[in-house]
Amino acid sequence: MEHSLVLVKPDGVQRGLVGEVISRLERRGLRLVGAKFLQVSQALAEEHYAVHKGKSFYPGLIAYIISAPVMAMVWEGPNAIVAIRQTMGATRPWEAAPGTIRHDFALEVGRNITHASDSPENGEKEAALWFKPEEMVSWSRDIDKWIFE
Ligand code: D4T
Repeated sequence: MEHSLVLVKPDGVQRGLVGEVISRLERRGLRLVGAKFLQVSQALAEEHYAVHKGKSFYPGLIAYIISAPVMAMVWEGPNAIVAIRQTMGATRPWEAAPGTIRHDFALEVGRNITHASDSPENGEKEAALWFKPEEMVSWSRDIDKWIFE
């Protein structure tokens, strides 16, 4: 079962889209295993976005993610990484397919509502960066047999 760190970023929280994002992931069939609402520290922001350090958009990216609270979650499911990124839509909202979150709610890459892990390895890594093991819940749903093959 793959895991993905999903963030509703400050713009999504400010715009009241936390429920919309959760609802879409629930309806997709993904299973929530961790959630917390927090103000991101400079240190966590820098660690999370370490791969982008040195890029032109890096300072703006850090300022954006620490500018207001975020909703951080871990979701799991078969093929969760690809499925969730598909539900989010392309990073650049103007390239996102109709019906995706970024298409439906965003216009600019620096205000693209959500983050989702981009590989199974990064899903595990990011989940461990944002959540302690005891903050994640291993559970099953009665409906799982109708969603997971
Ligand atoms: P995140 O990490 O926010 O889910 O975005 P993606 O995984 O979809 O895309 P990314 O790592 O390439 O970019 C991380 C983050 O940087 C912002 N960004 C990106 C930006 O402001 N300008 C840019 O040109 C790019 C490529 C948006 C997302």
